[in-house]
Amino acid sequence: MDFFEWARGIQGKVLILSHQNADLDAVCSSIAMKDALGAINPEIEIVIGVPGSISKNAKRMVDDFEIQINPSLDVELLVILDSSTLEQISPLDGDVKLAKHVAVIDHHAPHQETQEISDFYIVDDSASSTAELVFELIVGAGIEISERSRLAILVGILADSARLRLATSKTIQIFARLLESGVDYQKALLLVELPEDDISAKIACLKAASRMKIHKIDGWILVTTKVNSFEAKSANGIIALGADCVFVGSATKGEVQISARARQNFLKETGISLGRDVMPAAGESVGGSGGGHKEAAGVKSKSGNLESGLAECVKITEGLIKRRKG
Ligand SMILES: [Mn+2]
Repeated sequence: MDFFEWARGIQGKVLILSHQNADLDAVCSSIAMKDALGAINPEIEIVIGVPGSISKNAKRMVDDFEIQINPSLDVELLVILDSSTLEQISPLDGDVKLAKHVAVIDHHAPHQETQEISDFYIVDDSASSTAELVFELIVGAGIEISERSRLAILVGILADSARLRLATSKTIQIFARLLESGVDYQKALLLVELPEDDISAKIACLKAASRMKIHKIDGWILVTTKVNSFEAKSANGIIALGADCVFVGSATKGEVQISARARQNFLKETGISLGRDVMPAAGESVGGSGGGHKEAAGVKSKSGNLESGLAECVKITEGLIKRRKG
């Protein structure tokens, strides 16, 4: 049965949850999902929730009253969006068993732990964004898309496809349909622009650069470094400086996080996917989990050792480069 067809029968409360520090794709998909579920089932209570926090620019998509930070997972239906591992929805990861039914809709590499707990597992890692997947589900079910959802989906796609740089022909088709429906494109572009970086983000990036360790492997440049926060932003910065692949780690309050990024030509020539081949294994090695996309992925662990986690990332990547060569 199709997801929305099934969801018509839901009687109790619905919670739409995305990942920690929910980004534009996560929040925009949540908005579209909420409006679509509300359209087919006006009687039920539907809540958008985020674990821990919401990112600065995603916050501009919703009114404060519409978002619940760390909501209760004791619901009839839990819809998990834009998250491939339970670690990504921590600190609520232990509460998923409170939900009667679980649906996962995501565009990261599939992960067994979320697959195992879900009644609906709609995952396509070739999609540019979760927003794109949610759009297809809504249209497929013949549900009318609200005006704010059309804008939200456009924003979600723009954000996660890196302004369409990672778009597929399907992305462009959906994009065109949304523009034809009258979405304000200039408004969408403004919403995607990040707010002015604060000074702590700039300092984190510069510190990440000053602490770089360079590993030359068969002509490729791998970099590892450490920061206290802004791992992803620092990783993007180091790729811009010239690294082929980078792992930026942080260890704060006993929690280890590693953000990985790589250049397209490195991934193409080595056949490596960070989200599939490197980060899940690296996550396990530090007692946590990892996943993500081919070119952007991460690890989270509540206990592990950062130093050995970063060493493992390099070791795994090196093994994959050599295997390919051998
Ligand atoms: Mn996403």
